Parts: sequence; C-alpha cells; structure tokens
Amino acid sequence: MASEDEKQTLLNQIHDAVVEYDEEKSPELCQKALAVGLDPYSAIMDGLAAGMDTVGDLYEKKEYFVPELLLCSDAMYAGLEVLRPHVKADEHQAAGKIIMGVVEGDIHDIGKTLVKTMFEAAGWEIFDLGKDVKLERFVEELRRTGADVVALSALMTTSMMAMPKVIQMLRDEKADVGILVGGAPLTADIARQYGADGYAEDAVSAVAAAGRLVQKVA
Ligand code: B12
Repeated sequence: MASEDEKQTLLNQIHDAVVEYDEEKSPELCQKALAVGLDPYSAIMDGLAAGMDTVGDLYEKKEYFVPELLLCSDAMYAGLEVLRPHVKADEHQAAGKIIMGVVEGDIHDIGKTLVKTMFEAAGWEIFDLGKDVKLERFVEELRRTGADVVALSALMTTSMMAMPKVIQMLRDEKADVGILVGGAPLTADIARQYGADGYAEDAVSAVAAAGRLVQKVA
C-alpha cells in the first residue's frame, strides 16, 4: 500500500498523462494505481477527469485546440478502460433499468461514459444510445425497454436546449418515467425548468439521484 504522498504523486502523474495526451502512459499509470491500492474511482475522478478539466482550461486559453482535445480524450479513455472494471459503488442502492445518451447535436461523451461506469458498478441494466442521439431514438428505446429512468447528457449550451422537448416526448410515451439530466452547462434550476425529475453534477451523485427516482416511481 502506497503512502498518501505517493498516491497524490500518482494522481498528478495520471492527470499529466491526460494533459500531455500520452495514450501509453495513461493506462500504465492506471495499472500502477490499482497495484498500489489507490481507489479506482479516485483515480478516475482526481486523475483522469481532473486532467480533462485542465485540458478544458487550456482550450479556453487557446493553448489547446480541437486536435489536442481529441488526443487527450483518447488518453483519458485508455486509462478508463483499465480502471472501469474495478469501480465498486454502494451495493445497497436501488437498481433498475436506465437509458442514457448525449442529446442530438452534441458529441461530448466523456462525462456520460463516466456516469455509465458508475451505473454499471451499481448493478443497473444500461441501454447506452451513445452520443448525438436523435430525440426520437430516446422515445423508441423507452418504448422497447420500458426503462425506469432516462439519463440525458449535454455539454453545450446549444444542445441542452433540446432537453425540454425530449423530456416532453418521453413523458408522452411513459408518464411516470424518471428523467435525470446532467452535463457541465446544466444546473438544478435549469433541470427543474426543463421538467426533469432529477439533476446531478457528477457520476456518483447521478447514481444516488437515479436511485431516488426509482423509489419514487415504484
Ligand atoms: C473534450 C472536449 C471536446 C472533445 C470531446 C471528446 C469526447 N469524446 O467527448 C471534442 C474535441 C470532440 C470537442 C468538440 C467540440 N467542442 Co468541446 N469540449 C471538450 C472539453 C474540453 C471537456 C469536456 C469533458 O470531457 N469534460 C470532462 C468530463 C468528465 O466532465 P463532464 O462532461 O462535465 O461530465 C461530468 C458531469 O458534467 C456529469 N455529467 C455529464 N453528463 C451527465 C449526464 C447525467 C444524466 C448526469 C446526472 C450527470 C452528467 O458527470 C460527469 C462526471 O462527473 C469542454 C470544456 C470543459 N471545460 O468542459 C469543451 C466544450 C464542451 N466544447 C465546446 C465546443 C464549442 C466544442 C466544439 C463546437 C468545437 C469546435 N469548434 O468544433 C465541438 C463540438 C462538436 C459537437 N457538435 O458536439 C464548448 C461548448 C460551449 C457551449 N456552447 O456551451 C466547451 C465548453 C469549451 C469552451 N469553453 O468553449 N470537445
């Protein structure tokens, strides 16, 4: 077991591997994190996702551009593949069926994938529609699966505008479906205005929020 200092150094190295878009180092360091007993969820959030936050800042400062962002997200996904099977969430939370996807016009899927990882760990049955999902596809999938919850992700102020429309379409299909929304531009207030049942700002609280919706629906 590594000391707290060693763990922090490793988290910083994982962060840097994402920022420096090192697609080889990132999974290597994630393997090392598992080997020294670092919590895989912490390695994801405080290493990989923190790296993507820094990448976002660099993009905003115009030091990085779209090609760098893509390379960084490859490095982040390479690490996530290593850590994902080891994430364990609270086993006592209610699990159900959930549809998830990034709304149409939006191809940012890193956050949605992290959210999916946590739902997988918590034992939910997941129907992942991916990114840039046509609104009608969410409704079709709800009809097909009879899911308890639909989780909608948006990373852009433009794409999130589709949410009220798809929420209404989903309710017309199944009045008591639980609808959870998230993504950087969303807030609890916006979620409420859009008619969603829940909002969560990160992957862990997303599972807890969906659990509350299932209990309400049941
Ligand atoms: C990486 C990135 C990209 C990558 C995406 C790669 C991928 N596979 O996802 C690429 C290079 C493809 C890209 C493209 C573009 N991008 Co971009 N991108 C980003 C960046 C830097 C990081 C996003 C990210 O992955 N964050 C890390 C994850 C872990 O965080 P997260 O997504 O917020 O997710 C967490 C929570 O929000 C929450 N969550 C997420 N989803 C959900 C869902 C539910 C249900 C719940 C409960 C919770 C939840 O949990 C997650 C984990 O904790 C952001 C800047 C930023 N700082 O956010 C810009 C940003 C989102 N992009 C932006 C733009 C403009 C673009 C482009 C238009 C650029 C261009 N000119 O081509 C295109 C868009 C193409 C399109 N149609 O979608 C803008 C959006 C501005 C706006 N309108 O709001 C941003 C904000 C940058 C900026 N400041 O200008 N981008």
